[in-house]
Amino acid sequence: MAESNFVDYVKILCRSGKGGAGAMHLYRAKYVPKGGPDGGDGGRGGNIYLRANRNLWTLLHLKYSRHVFAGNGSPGGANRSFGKDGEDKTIEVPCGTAVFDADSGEFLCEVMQDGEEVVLLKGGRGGLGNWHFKSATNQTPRYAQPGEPAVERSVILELKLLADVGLVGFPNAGKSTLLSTISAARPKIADYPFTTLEPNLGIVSYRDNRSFVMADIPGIIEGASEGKGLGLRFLRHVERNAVLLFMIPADTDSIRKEYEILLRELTAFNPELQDKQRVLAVTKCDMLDDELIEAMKADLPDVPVAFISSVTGQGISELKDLLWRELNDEKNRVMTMTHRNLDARHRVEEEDNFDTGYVDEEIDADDYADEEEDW
Ligand SMILES: Nc1nc2c(ncn2[C@@H]2O[C@H](COP(=O)(O)OP(=O)(O)OP(=O)(O)O)[C@@H](O)[C@H]2O)c(=O)[nH]1
Ligand SMILES: [Mg+2]
Repeated sequence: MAESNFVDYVKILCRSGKGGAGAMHLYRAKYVPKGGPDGGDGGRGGNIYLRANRNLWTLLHLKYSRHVFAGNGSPGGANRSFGKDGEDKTIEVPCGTAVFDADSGEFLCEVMQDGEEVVLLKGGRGGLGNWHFKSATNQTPRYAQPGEPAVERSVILELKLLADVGLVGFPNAGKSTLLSTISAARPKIADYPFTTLEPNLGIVSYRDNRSFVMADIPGIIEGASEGKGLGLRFLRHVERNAVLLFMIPADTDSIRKEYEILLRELTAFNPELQDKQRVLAVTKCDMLDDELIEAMKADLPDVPVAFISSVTGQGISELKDLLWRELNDEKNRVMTMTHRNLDARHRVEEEDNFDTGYVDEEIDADDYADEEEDW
């Protein structure tokens, strides 16, 4: 997937700024003998922020700027002057991006709403100047605090698209066709498996100017949780959907069996997906007559079912009603997803092995700067 523009997983190197050193300085002036300590504090090192921006759809831009370094704080000066704070850096990401530590996989933070901002790495505090350390017993402290060191971390940013309804089904089930008939999205449609290689989002308009977002993701096959087909890497995009719409063609031998295979693959990816509300759409119903559909009803899984055809439009408005009802059901609205650490199986090796290619230049040199301050 290296050439794809849809980037939902990227590894970058971040470093906050180090704090400026506090100054060691003694006041000197004509006729003022022993003017006393007056070294000021060092400035704070720059922070690294993560900010959600609804105008972004993927993490592609980060592939081309994998180093995010905040500025260092300046050292304090004579006359109790403060050092300047280091420059902050903000990483703009699409809504729904989570950040994990690249080495341990630990969850660090995430942003959901447009404009939401969190601190990803805090800059080091500036050191205190020697002026702070004067006391009755030590009126001429000849030392000052160094600034706190910078924090450097390789992090993985993972985007989970925010949609209301996620389409789940085997390849060729008609997922993209449905999305293209009920929204303005124009995903590629063809009668071979894995036509869709990256997720598509579409806005489905409903009655009275209401709408919801639907996500079409690449097809899943049996064994996907072990990496078959396109694997399960796109399933992360249904983790945040309120409702999952399972899609199974009407000409399938056993709809119940296919449904169970899909469900099994989903729970192998993330057991919490089992708790999501599910709806089943039996697709391509134009290929069957009413009699066959009646016969099929005898053996269906125990979830709300719609019989649809994206070609003739049969059952589509019933399906929309059904989805709307489920979406607005109070019990499906709570976002139950807990913050899990990055699962080793959900990692994308290609990115993980990416060498951020940076030769570390003395990260904590001059932490003890200003040692040679003139006395
Ligand atoms: N007769 C009929 N054919 C359909 C219907 N919906 C989709 N198809 C056909 O089924 C084939 C697969 O449709 P897609 O929408 O590409 O299937 P998909 O689930 O997105 O497949 P992948 O992207 O490969 O996972 C296409 O040839 C469609 O024309 C339908 O309602 N009736
Ligand atoms: Mg498709």
